[in-house]
Amino acid sequence: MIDLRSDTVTRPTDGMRRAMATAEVGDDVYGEDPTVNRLEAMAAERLGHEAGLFVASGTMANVVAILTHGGRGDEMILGNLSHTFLYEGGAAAGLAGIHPHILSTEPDGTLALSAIRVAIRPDNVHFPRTRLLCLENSHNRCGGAVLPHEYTLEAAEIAHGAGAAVHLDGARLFNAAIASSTDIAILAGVADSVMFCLSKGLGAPVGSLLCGTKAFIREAHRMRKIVGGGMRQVGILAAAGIYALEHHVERLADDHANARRLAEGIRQIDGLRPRSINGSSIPETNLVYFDVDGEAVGQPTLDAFALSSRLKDHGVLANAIGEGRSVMRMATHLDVDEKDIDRALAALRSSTMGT
Ligand code: TLP
Repeated sequence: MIDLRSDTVTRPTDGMRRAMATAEVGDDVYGEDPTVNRLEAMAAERLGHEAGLFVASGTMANVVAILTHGGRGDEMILGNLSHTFLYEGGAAAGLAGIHPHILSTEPDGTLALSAIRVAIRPDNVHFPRTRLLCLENSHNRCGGAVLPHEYTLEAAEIAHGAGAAVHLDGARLFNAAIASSTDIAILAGVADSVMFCLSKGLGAPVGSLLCGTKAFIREAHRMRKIVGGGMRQVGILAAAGIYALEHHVERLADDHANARRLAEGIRQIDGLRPRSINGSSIPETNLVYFDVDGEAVGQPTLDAFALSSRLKDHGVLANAIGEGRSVMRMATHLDVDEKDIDRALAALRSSTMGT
């Protein structure tokens, strides 16, 4: 099977498994796991923040960050297409009583600066307090778009000017850094807290890092414990993360090249149309979103779900997104190469022809 459902599906390489097997470990709830401590320090240094915290998942990183920034009745501003709004079980509202103030996500993954300005609440007893602005870079649902750096600086300035903090969901921030040839510390520097995932393009089996000031991370550490995220001899997993940071960052460029190859091929298949970001149908990072139009190839029942099941018969896995039943996503990653992309394109060609 060529698995393009997500970049989360990668399996640890032999080198990564060796690093895991030989990791020095201790009880991390006592702060005694040397490998976790090393990973947290390494992550903070790479991102240019004071401290880091190893957590089980990207969702946990976001929820711990939000719980640390705000509390009951506070408000956070975020986009209607953000992962936090769409796919995290309503955790911020459910666990902390934080009120989500939803703005419409622009096609390039940004939130209009004018909309952010208007969304910020004046100090008035009628309103919740605006505590947080959440941004996402690269933006998953916006085709892996990289947020323009100037934009994030301006958005952060508006939030900070109103006394609100900025949290960056950087699940794929390394993809954004590689795609834009920008030091990740520059991208991460705009936010008060930032998370990135080890278990996506970086190829580790588990884990995300939340970074911020020492004071923020001290408090986030409490929140991680509260949500049941205190882990013990977890250096075995942290070792995979260190290995990923040392070996799998530069190679993200290969995933981006494969995504471009895939989008280019899709563009030439009748009935399929890669989604465009900023007027271009060339993906910036490793996510390829495209629309399926069965009518165009004389197959009215062919939607993203039907295509996904036909692809499976051809040995290719891809996710139908559900929006109007027409959208599909394919993600490139460590476990697929150029030949797999060509095989996936052949499967797409056959599937759209109904064979
Ligand atoms: N995204 C997953 C699914 O949940 C949709 C995927 O396959 O892309 N932030 C962003 C931007 C993400 O894309 C994801 C995962 C997360 C946070 C959450 O990470 P995990 O899955 O580790 O909780």
